[in-house]
Amino acid sequence: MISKKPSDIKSSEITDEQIFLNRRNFIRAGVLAGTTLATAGVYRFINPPPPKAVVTAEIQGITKPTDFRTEEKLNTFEEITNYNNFYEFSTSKTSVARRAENFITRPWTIEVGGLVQKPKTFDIEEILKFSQEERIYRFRCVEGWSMVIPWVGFPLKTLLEKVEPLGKAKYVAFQTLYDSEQMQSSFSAGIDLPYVEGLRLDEAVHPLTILATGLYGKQIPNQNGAPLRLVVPWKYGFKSIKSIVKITLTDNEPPTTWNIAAPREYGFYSNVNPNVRHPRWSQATENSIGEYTRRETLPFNGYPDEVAKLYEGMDLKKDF
Ligand SMILES: Nc1nc2c(c(=O)[nH]1)N[C@H]1C(S)=C(S)[C@@H](COP(=O)(O)O)O[C@H]1N2
Ligand SMILES: [Mo]
Repeated sequence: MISKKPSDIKSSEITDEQIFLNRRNFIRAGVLAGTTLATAGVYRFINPPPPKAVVTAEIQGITKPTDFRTEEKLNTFEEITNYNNFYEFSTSKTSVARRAENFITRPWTIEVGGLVQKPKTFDIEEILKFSQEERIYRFRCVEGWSMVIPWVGFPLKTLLEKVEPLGKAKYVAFQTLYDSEQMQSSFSAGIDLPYVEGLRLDEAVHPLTILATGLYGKQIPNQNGAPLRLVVPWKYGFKSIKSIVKITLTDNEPPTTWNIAAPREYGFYSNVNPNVRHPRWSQATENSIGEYTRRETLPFNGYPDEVAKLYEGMDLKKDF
């Protein structure tokens, strides 16, 4: 995708979140709607070339457990770091890297509280000292593209245990930093900011659910959600919230950004499911970035043995 010329971009790839955005963003809407205006020059303005490769520090002492790793071919570092959704910086996937280049991620703290015994604000440096492991996960965006990514991180459960959730805690709410000096406005992003997400507590403490601090053995680049982002591999990518500053245990289902933006199109659970259409497109196949043919999308993104039991007795026919 990142090597595609503007003229190669099919309208079928102008996907949901972009279409949604266009309703609000008059300038971009005008450009995209006016095909006569869609000259190479205009597209180069919207999709400038990717920046030079980011260089971040090596993470020391990463363990490589043999479970939790798919054997599929990895996407390259260049693909993973130049094709991003991070609306706070840009709604153009190929522009996020450049716009996030100078994002300030130190000092950084994560406030963990709510229904817990021991609320605590963690400094990122303390979190980076937790033992870090490599997790090679499939990643499927609701828009219909996918990658295979070698994350570095640790189970979210490790962090939650440190604050001792109370018995009445049933959900975990997450919030991204919102800094209007460094990020674009809610209006130009087309979604309410700060970005918020949530999980049920049993999903949050599932061994597959991690907080990622890196990828390809190095600290996570800004565009991928530095310095700490969630990764929930069996759910659509928008659940995997970036650049987290706050985690709150609650007894109620927390509000989530894309559900607020388009409640008929994005739900709370959002488990990857080839059999449940997005209201405007099929989820049966996916554009695996870097391959020429589309792949079949798998139930729970290929993790049914691990997670299907979390949803026993739930009707997933309408889980989008
Ligand atoms: N704060 C924040 N988190 C976010 C997003 C966002 O716009 N803002 N986009 C989500 C979506 S739609 C996807 S597909 C993934 C993309 O992650 P990646 O750029 O690391 O591939 O991040 C998710 N997390
Ligand atoms: Mo996404």
